[in-house]
This record gives sequence, structure tokens and C-alpha cells, in this order.
Amino acid sequence: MEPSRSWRRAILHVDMDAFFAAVEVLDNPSLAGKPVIVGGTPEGRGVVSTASYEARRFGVRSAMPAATAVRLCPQGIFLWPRMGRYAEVSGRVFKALEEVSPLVEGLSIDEAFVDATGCCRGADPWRMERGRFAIEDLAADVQARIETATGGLTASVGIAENKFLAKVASDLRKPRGQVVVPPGTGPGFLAPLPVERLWGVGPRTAEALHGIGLRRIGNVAETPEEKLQALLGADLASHLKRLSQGIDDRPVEAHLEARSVGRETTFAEFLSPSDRDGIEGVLFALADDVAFRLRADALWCRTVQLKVRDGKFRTCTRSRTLREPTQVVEDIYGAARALFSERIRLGRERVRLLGVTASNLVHEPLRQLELFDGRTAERERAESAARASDEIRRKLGDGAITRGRLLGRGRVRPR
Ligand code: TTP
Ligand code: MG
Repeated sequence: MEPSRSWRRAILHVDMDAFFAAVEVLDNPSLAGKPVIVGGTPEGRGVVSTASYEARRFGVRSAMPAATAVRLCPQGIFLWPRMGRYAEVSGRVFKALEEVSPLVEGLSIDEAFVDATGCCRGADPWRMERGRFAIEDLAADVQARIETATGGLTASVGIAENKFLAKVASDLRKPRGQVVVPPGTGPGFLAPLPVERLWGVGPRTAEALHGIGLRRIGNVAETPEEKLQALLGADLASHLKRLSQGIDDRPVEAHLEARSVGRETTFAEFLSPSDRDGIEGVLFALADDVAFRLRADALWCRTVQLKVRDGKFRTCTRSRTLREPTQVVEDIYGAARALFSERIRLGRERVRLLGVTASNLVHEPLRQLELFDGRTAERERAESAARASDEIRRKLGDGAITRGRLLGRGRVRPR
């Protein structure tokens, strides 16, 4: 029996409402109905992680400096984040989701995609029953299971044929929302929404789109792809054009942690182990490519692996786990170089192959949670600079940005 293949996909995007703040209220019911602000201090130190819906009415938002939040909402109740407790509650939410479908992809501590195509009692999730799609009942069941599993927390759900539509939908009617985008209605659903909702449109791309009069997703959908290409480069143009038309084939990946992003190079002329500049130049090029691909997929890695093969075909791999997830070349290169100098013993053997792989991937860096860590702000700047140059790289092709370290390294031959 394989009927599910012919069904249209049914994807849920589940997002907990005001997650950290809701957990605080759950654990201390006297906070119910009050403007709770998690992260930062009443003296205005730190950054807001999230705020209850009551506090949001005053304009308090995630990632806002606490000083601003104090000004907007002086009566706010500021609480220090309790990450351990949030992680524990998150575990319960994910367990409840996994009871419904084996295909659950965590996006962050409070957000997941669920492929529920085969979960409606073995029948088509998009069949109508009493004026509703079967999948709507399943989604309501998911929301109820989350409330039970957590002792009363609410989630919002988006229901659609693909990930992008489901994710946009879940955000539209919070809290405790349920928004369904029936098959075939994606373009009309998206048309009035601002272009910033398109996955991959950051402030710069939004500005570029606004510059040619494209403010709503429907405007992008109607624009000839050639015109978008001239503005954004071929890859981003085709990606945004497809999304704007509600097309997104990405599967729900249940085991992201098993994925990795790597690049390796074999040398026509082996490198001498004493040619540090040559080796480091190659490691930088490999790390640069890995970091670019992580950013393109909106992924961060926790682990960097180095692979070295010598002239006698002996292969050795060494890895290191980083303090914080990253997607910038400086961190990945730094780890690969340290592994090479500290953990690889070549003797007089020459280097035949070098490889760099990023693994232990995550969907979000959790950077705002590390509130007073100076390195985090530094990394955030590095990431945003890298993303800006990615746009140019996509627009002009891979050779466009030549990092200083790569100049004059003619020896690398990609496999
Ligand atoms: P979100 O799901 O973005 O926000 P939320 O759950 O608080 O509110 P919403 O109802 O709009 O979904 O993020 C989940 C948690 O991640 C949030 O409760 C706190 C944390 N977080 C930060 O620490 N910093 C941030 O900048 C964001 C966006 C979230
Ligand atoms: Mg949330």
C-alpha cells in the first residue's frame, strides 16, 4: 500500500507562543496577564529574549536592548532566562510532535516542521470532512497534545502543502492560531504580504526590491525572472521567484544533526608539510566555501572536521567542537588550522588531500541567549558582513570575492 505518494503533501509549522515568557507564567501563575519580559534587567542591562503578548502591546520585542524595553514598558516584569527549564519544556513539545509523525524537523527551541502527509488515519490529509480538511483536525489535535504535554502552553500552527507556506501561515494568527493554506491557493495567500516574509530576503535584498517598486510578494511573483536576475543574480532570483509563487520542494528533514557540509581538494602536486602558507591558504579556501554553503542554507555548525591524506594514501580525520555555533569562515578556518598544527603528525610525508567538513548542524545560533558575551556580538558582525558579500558572490559568480589569503594560490584543484 503506497497511497501517500499520490497525495499532496501536508506540512505543519508549529511555533510556541511567546515561548520563554509563557514558561515563566506557567511556573508562576501570578504573572498571568502581566507584561513579562525575559532577558535583560530592570536596570536596562542586556537584551530582550522575548516578551509576553501583554508586554508586546507596549512595543517590546525580541533582540531589543533592555534599556529600550524599560523605556517602553516601565512596569514590565524583567526575568532572567532559565535555559535549562526552557530546554526541558521544549523536549516535551518535541516528544508530543513525534507521537504524531516520525518526520519532525526542529528549527529552533520552540519551532518545528512536521510532515503529516501520512498521518490522517491512512487517508488523504486534504480530503474534506464536515466542511474542514482532515489535516485541520490533525493540527488541532497537535495543539491539544502540546497543551497537555506541557501543562498548558499554547502553540500556533500553519498548515500547507510545503514548508515555506506553512511557516508564513503559523505567524499570522498568534497566539493559539491555526491558519490553513489549501492546495493551489499559495500565490493568492502570499500576494498581499510584504517581501520581507520571503525566506532569504534580508534588509539589503528588501531594499533592492523596494528600489524597483516591489513591496509585496505578489509584485515579485509578477516580475519577469530576468528583471530579478539583473538585480539579485541568478540563484537568488530563481529562489525568490519560486517562493513568491508558493513553490517550495524542500523536504522535512528529520535528522538534521546527521547532515554535514564539506569540501575537499586533491593536489596534482603534493604539498610539503613545511609549506605552511600553501596549506593554510588551501584550508582557508575550503573553510570559505563551507561557510558560504552554511549561510546559503541558513545553518550553523558546532563541529569542524579536518581530513588529511598523505602521499602513502593514509587518511586521518580530526575534529573539534566549537564553543558557539558558527557560519563564518574565520571560525571554521581557525579550527581547521588549529587541528592541522596540533593534531596531525605528517613527519616527512607530503599532503595529497585536504578536506574541511562542518557537522553537528543547527538551525539557529541562539546568540541572543548568550547575553553578555562580547564574542557573540563580534561574531554577529562577522556573519552579517559575510552575508552581505554572499549577495555579491551570488550576483557576480563565485570568483567575485577574492579573500586576501587566496591571492596567488594557483595550486588548488577542486576535485
Ligand atoms: P520565537 O518563536 O521567535 O518567539 P516567541 O516564541 O517568544 O513568540 P511568538 O509567539 O512570536 O512565537 O522565539 C522562541 C524563543 O527563542 C523566544 O521565546 C525567546 C528566544 N529568542 C531569543 O532569545 N532571541 C530572539 O531574538 C528571538 C527571536 C527568540
Ligand atoms: Mg515562538
